[in-house]
Amino acid sequence: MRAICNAGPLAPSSPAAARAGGLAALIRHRLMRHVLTTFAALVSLLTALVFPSGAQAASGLASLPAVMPAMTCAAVASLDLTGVTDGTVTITSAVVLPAGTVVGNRTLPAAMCDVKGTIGPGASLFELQLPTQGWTQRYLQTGCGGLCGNLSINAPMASTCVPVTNGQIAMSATDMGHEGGNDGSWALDPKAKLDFAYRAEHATAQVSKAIINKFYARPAKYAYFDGCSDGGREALMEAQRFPDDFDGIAAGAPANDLIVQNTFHHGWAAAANIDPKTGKYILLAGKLPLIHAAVLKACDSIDGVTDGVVDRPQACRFDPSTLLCAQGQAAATCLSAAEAAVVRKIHDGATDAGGARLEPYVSREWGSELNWSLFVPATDAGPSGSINFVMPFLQYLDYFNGTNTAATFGDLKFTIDNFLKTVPVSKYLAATDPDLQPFERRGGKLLLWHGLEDQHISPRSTIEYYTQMKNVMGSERVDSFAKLYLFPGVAHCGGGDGPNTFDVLTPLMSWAESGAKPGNIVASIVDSTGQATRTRPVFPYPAVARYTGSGSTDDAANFVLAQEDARVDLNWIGEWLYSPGYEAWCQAQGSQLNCTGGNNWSSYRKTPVRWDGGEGQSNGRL
Ligand SMILES: [Ca+2]
Repeated sequence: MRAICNAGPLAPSSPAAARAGGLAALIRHRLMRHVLTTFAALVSLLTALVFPSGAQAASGLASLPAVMPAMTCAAVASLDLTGVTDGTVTITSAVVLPAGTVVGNRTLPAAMCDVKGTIGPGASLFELQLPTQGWTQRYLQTGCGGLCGNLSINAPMASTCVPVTNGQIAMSATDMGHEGGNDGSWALDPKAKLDFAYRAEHATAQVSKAIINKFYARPAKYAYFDGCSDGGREALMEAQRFPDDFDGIAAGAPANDLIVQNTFHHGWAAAANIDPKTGKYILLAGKLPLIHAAVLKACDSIDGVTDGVVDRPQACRFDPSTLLCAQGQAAATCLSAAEAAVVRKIHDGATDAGGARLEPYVSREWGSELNWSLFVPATDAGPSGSINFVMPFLQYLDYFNGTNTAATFGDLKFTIDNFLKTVPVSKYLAATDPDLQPFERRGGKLLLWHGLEDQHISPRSTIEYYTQMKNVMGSERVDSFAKLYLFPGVAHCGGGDGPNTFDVLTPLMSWAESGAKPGNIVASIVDSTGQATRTRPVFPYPAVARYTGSGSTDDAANFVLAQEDARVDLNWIGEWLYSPGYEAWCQAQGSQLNCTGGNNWSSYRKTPVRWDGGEGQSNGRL
């Protein structure tokens, strides 16, 4: 059994001959067919050919006729795209790629007109793949993770979604304004910074839609966005700043509080593990299986099923001190006091010296320990992977205008003052505005999701965003257009011990196209032969799946919805970052990014802000 795309064919949209019974019906049918054939030919002259055989759609999706191109692929290179966005668009290539062509990590399921180009005034690259036949009038833009810098069309958690798997959807992506540059040095160019912040995805949507409109001589009926990690931030940026761009948006593990995420959250995972006296790492990766086993022993069964996955990390009260070494105990089988303290710190998250939280509690959920090897090194000499995420921010991205290229990891201090110095950058880099009323009013649908074993980004930050959406917009209204799913045993954007194969895009499309509210999403563990060895329903937050007590615990059918206590502690120093109307709008001028607008978080802020709001105040060292 594979997970969930509801991928059954629907009846073709043409008059089905099979339904006609008897001679009279057959004659009527032939007459109708003649009339329709003539009509279709006329329509094709004006717009595009209609192919009834391509009109099948996945269950819950609108049954849309397939549309043929109205021009050749090569002619796309000559399109006049003046005015479709605020920069110059240049098409650099437009070629037909046959089905089976491998592009990045995607094998094209159907022939595509592959369009590549640039969008000025910066150096944004985009790629748009247009089905050369069978296009069912949908457009999907896919996000890009990390600091982006690469062009890759890749839809997260959509592997069983029919319009994607059969190649009947137009898809595009952008490199977010620069190529490569994981060190962050690209941010020296304010045009690149702006493209990465929020502009490139919007411009790509504008340009892609314009090309679709010309190529098929009609607009896409539905437009979607699907992204994870920074792609999740890009997804929320679109919902917040450009609510008209997409009908449905899937945001996975969003890095939407980007500055806090990459500065204090990732920085903490490394800094909390470095002995200040020796400079060496304290907790090493060899101890992670020991810690994970103890967490499972304490908390696996809280969810009712002892299966190696902690489904309810919020209810887990694991105490690392239970692993402290007894007198004479072999060190490999227990933790020193210093190691146990590091485990607690990595779980709880960043604080200042007085205990004030610099990120939401919890930073990494219980159950995720095996994934901590991302930043818990194998030897006491390191390195910690977390530092790689922090340095581009310490040197380039934490400053409104300006840099500190001499910064070292040791310069990162976990103080409230330093936290506040980074805040102005969030005016354009964060996507934490919980007020999505414009998106909701235009009929937009949002599907948020996060893996509970995420080692990069805390699920609590997504819970916080969703909670603030409800605080600002009202619970009932949010429920009418936005859902959050937390996947037990799933690491960052996939992987992990639990059922980690699922499809978020099909329920999103069904919601947008037929109004079918998403219920549970069935996630699977799929073995190397492609067989599902375990299936589980995941219900919209805060509901959870509960085992009925009979039947296999590996079968989703034996689980029902249960209400969970949704209270989580979201009290931290930057809670007010999740408030409406803070967004500034920026322009690149010379070497500077000049921004206007935004309310400096005044509508929600509880903590006095100790910077004067001037945009140059965050220059210099943290
Ligand atoms: Ca369990």
